[in-house]
Amino acid sequence: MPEISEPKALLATLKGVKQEKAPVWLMRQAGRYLPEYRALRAKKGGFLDLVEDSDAATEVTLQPIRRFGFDGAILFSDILVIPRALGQDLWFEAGEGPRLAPVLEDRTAIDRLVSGRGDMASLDPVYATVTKVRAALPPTVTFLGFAGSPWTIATYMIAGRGSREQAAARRLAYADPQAMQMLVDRIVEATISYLSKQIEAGVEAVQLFDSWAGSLAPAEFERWVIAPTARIVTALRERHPDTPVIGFPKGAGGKLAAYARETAVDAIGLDETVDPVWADRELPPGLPVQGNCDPLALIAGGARLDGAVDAILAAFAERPHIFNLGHGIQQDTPIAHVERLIARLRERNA
Ligand code: 1CP
Repeated sequence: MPEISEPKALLATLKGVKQEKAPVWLMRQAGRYLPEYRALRAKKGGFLDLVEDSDAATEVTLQPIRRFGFDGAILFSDILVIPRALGQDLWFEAGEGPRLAPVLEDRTAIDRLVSGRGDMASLDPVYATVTKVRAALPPTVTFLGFAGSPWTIATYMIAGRGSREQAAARRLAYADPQAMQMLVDRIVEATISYLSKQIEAGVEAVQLFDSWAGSLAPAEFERWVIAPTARIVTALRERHPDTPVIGFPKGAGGKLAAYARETAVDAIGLDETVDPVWADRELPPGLPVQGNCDPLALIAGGARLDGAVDAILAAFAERPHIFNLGHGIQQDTPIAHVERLIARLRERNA
């Protein structure tokens, strides 16, 4: 059995084998809370310049591993490289965030995009980074690839930017579900190809970030979150049966159990609003979970952080569990608090 000899605690956990000490990585662990990231970023220019320079992206991926000894490394890239590969322009407005153009305001715009050729070759630097990182990682560290989920990607493609309630995408999905389906189908297809190539280049598990899964009504959630995710999971499992898929439907709340059953993801990421005791009771027995410390508890630090960590470990004492935050680590997180978190996990975990 490959699991028994698996030397990587995180990968073993994703394959359903509970570890004595929960492995840990943090979403957005490579980024602006690290002085070494800020230094490299200042030297290289824009964020996309970093992503496209595979030596720089490799270095950024490795920085948090060197500093903290996390059990997992996550590829340094962004979910929005897929809209760009599909033919939209992508740039980052200083101090504001990502922008995509042209926006997809109606069926005509979607038709034009899905019938275009796109620029899948723009993803090549990402695969080059994967190869370099894999060669440099210590043998105990699991390498995670990722993509955005079709719904979350569609919300950015339709609005051309991040939007609080994803209103433009939700409206379009009601007004013209066929056009929405065309767009989602195109994203599903590109995502399967993108994640397969990440796996072929060396990632050992992949995470689907569905940051805006929480904004959908139940029937819409079935159609735009669960169904496309299930298609990606099925296709990846056919091609790469040994590579686990983590689904992270942020904000899914009471729909988490249906998501877990119907998408057949190998593991599920929980955001910080989910009660871990409830999750342990409601989710399929034995399904590995990942999460779900509040990023703000990490900023606060101290005894409250210790208490939050202990409560999460206790709730998941009986199932495979990967410790993580409920969302990305924030920029103003003190390094010393991350060190305290790791120390607590190594000491308390049993
Ligand atoms: O240095 C900078 O100014 C850039 C900030 C930054 C970083 C560090 C962006 C812009 N993306 C990233 C990297 C990134 N993004 C990773 C790398 C690996 C790691 O985790 O360390 C990952 C996995 C992502 C994923 C991502 N990008 C998501 C899903 C997770 C989440 O946070 O919800 C989303 C929604 C994005 C879009 C995006 N990219 C960047 C920003 C600021 C945003 C959010 C835009 C918005 O909605 O306002």
